[in-house]
Amino acid sequence: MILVLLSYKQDIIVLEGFRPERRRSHLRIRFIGHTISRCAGKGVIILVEIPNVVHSFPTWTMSRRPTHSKFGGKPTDSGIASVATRLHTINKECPGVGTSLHLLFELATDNPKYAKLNSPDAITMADLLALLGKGECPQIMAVIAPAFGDIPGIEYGAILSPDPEIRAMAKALHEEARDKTRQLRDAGFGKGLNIWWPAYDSWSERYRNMATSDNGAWDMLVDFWSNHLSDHDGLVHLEWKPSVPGDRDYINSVRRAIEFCLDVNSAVGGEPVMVINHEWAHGLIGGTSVFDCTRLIIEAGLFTGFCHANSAEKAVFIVDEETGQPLLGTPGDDKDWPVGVGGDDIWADQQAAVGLMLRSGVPELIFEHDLDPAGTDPEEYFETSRINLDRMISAESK
Ligand SMILES: [Mn+2]
Repeated sequence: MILVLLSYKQDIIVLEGFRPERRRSHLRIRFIGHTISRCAGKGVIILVEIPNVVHSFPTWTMSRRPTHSKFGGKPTDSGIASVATRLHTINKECPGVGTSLHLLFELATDNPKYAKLNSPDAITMADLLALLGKGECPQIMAVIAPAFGDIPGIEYGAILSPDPEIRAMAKALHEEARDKTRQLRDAGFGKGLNIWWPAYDSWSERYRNMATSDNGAWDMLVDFWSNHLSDHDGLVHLEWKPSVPGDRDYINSVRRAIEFCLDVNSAVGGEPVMVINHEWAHGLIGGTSVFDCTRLIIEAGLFTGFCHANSAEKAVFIVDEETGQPLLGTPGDDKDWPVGVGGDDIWADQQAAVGLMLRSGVPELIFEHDLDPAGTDPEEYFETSRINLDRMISAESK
């Protein structure tokens, strides 16, 4: 019998005379049902290593939408205010679960020029490191430069803002987010990830940014990121979205997001520096199933195992993939439901996508539940999402 082991780097190792019973437990390998049935008649068994699974309960989901750091960035006026308390709560109630933080709103900037923008609820890096050192804080998956909440004039864009001061701030905060995330990772307290959500760097009827055309915007954004990431020190995950807060994002479909990453990566020499943070709800409100988004991202080599897991109604929306102009329908409403919520078809689509992720060859899957509790207890909301996802994982791991 020939046993073929697909390792996480997709290298194929052929092992002859291999004793599976002894090795199986050692390598934590499980059989993938359909692969075995397809190959059994040929005396070949393909084994795939099941990746480690980590859940993440991001701190911003513990406040309501009006005080959501991605949208308003105001100090929290409901639910749990202080970020230090949120971190304690996640650590105590959800052991083994990670979290993520936005600069300014959740993690204070150490840049004196922007310190006045720090939320009074935010934790300082020094306090965060102290908490982590005492084991009283979840691992930090990602630190994110904010999409800038309430900063005056930000509706005209950040990277594309006509105001050089805001452009300088966007650059400085993206750099600081990368520095902090690497510092946490190197101290063994996190995964060293970064996320970029373009937000107001999109097309708006009312608020025009510096870009004079769609192509101009695309090229300026590629230039920014290829300059910014030319040090090749850490990955940035692009969280694309079809629209909102702008009327139409320049990167408004999964295929365009792939194209954008490939443009940035080829500008820095080909080795990936920008990959995709596949937010399930963004695929759905953009008219694409979670399964199709996942398949395309994996095939493009831009899936790292990190994603924003949640749910939404699937919209009818088709764009011209060359230009990004809408051809049919409109994007859906971004409600950020728990994973699996929305009906049988939604569940089946997400479970199939989870199956693809499990077999994608990544060593670890990090599911960050980017939810909007909308008045419901955020811990309960997170638990629903996590339980649903765990059910999908176990169904697909058999
Ligand atoms: Mn998200």
